[in-house]
Amino acid sequence: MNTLKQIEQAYSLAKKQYEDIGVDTDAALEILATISISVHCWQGDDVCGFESQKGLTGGGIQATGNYPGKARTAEELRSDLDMALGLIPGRHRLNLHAIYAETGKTHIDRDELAPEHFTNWIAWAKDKKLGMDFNPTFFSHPKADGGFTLSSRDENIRRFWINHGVICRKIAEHIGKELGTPCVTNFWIPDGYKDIPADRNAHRQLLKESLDEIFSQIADPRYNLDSIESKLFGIGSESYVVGSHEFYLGYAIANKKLLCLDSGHFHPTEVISDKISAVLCYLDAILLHLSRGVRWDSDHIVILSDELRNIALEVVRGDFLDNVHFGLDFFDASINRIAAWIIGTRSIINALLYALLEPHDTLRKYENDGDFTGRLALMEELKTLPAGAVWDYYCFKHDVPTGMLWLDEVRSYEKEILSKRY
Ligand code: RNT
Ligand code: ZN
Repeated sequence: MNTLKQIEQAYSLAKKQYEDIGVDTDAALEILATISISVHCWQGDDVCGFESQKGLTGGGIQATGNYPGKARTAEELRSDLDMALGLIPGRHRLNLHAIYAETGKTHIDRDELAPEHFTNWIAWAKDKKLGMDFNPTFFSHPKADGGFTLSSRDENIRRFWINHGVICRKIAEHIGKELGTPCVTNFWIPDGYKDIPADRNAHRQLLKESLDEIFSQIADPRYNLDSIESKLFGIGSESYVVGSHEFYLGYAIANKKLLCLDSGHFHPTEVISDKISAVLCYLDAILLHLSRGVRWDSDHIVILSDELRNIALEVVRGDFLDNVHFGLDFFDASINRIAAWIIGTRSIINALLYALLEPHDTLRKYENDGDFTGRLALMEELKTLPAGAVWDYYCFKHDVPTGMLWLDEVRSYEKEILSKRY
């Protein structure tokens, strides 16, 4: 266990080592503290929401596992989020899906939701000084069971979901106004076919028309920012997803929307780190859904992988911190859900720290001079510099446990609170 003195000593040694390669660790930590991660509510209850007992259905996604203690009510979910956020350094945001509305005993359908159904969430966020982001929910609903929502050939189904989209932007605007920070509203539409379509075009035309209609209503960008998320394939939509990358890249550029790049939504050998600087040639801002694809699943818990570091490096190297919104998107029901949040969120903050500790100018100079030997050698060297000591110091300064001490707190919460939920 690290004592305060050890943490400080290790930090001052690390600081010196980074200084030797031209990196100011204090400055890096200052920048790190300004970066907010949008923490997704849905890891806390396996994307169930509070609408029905059935939980997550369809939509090409699945939460697997039956680890005990999942949140069953909004109070429980907020309490679990409090626990998680208290063990993560920095000030972050909450990312909420429409199915987390609190409608009391009455069932309110998705096309009739209103800001008042989110009053408790907004009050909670205000109290904790968190910004909020929002998502219309186009799955887990009888009107989504046919596999198509905004791109359905059935006009009634399409109308229902258009109304949902319109209402969600109003809710988001309200949230943004209340909290004084724009709410990023992310549209992910699961529509697609399991098997080979005979007409790929028709649904794309319908999706475009539906989106045009939703976005034709003015939403104040000071309070709401629209974002659209693509996917290559999902469970049950293996052959065709209407909202593909090309579809949304085109739509975002043509309509000045944020593009959401989900790191689990591409071909397994394709990485979003390479896409960031490419799409930002044409877009002002993007949203990242940090996730981890494993085989056919796109939603494993984020870890400090090479790709996560590369994503962070790309954002920092490109000076894109003001153009990139960081969001998390994973759901694992097989381990302690609060731990899942903490592991994933801490890992992206850690990746950002790693990126901020890179001597960009030196690397760029090697590159510009054609010294690719030096470039590769330094990149390798950086991997074993004491970023961990800087990270511990950062956690300590932000009053959260260093090392794995956070797990002790999660385990006692599990014993006292989670184990009593059944
Ligand atoms: C699904 C998308 C989407 C969802 C959330 C729950 O593949 O990534 O973002 O995970 O909206
Ligand atoms: Zn996503």
